[in-house]
Amino acid sequence: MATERTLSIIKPDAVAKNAIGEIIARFEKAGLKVVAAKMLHLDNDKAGGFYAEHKERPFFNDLVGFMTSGPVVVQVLEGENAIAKNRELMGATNPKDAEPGTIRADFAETIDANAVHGSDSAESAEREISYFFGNDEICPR
Ligand code: RTP
Ligand code: MG
Repeated sequence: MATERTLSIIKPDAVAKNAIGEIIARFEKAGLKVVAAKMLHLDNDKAGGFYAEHKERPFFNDLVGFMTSGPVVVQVLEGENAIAKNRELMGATNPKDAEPGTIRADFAETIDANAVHGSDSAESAEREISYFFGNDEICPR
């Protein structure tokens, strides 16, 4: 298995719940290392550009509205199989379908306010990491 990097976002609902630490603890307990992190309040352009793949979807405006509703914590996670491992820890997009014990089952209320984002492929991870971080902001460890 290869060491990978993936982009994770703790979304405004989870930040508002004061769950930043509990969510990061889950990544660390699963063997993923935080190699970059920052808190940001996204504007429409930054959130819309991030979710550009969904631009034509009916939920796009709600998604951008939600992602700009409060601060987020953006981090790069590194580890064996990091992309799939993070998606497993997150659980299904709709928290109602998420396996018990996953982040979305435990912290999310609705499909719109679903606590976390995680890159869904190696290509997305590369694009999303460079969307938020310069090389000099990532700390190999
Ligand atoms: P994310 O990108 O945030 O990690 O979520 P995901 O891969 O599990 O889901 P994705 O299909 O990429 O959708 C991005 C976000 O859009 C919202 N969404 N709403 N109402 C709907 O049918 C619907 N579908 C997706 C969700 O908040 C999802 O996280
Ligand atoms: Mg996605």
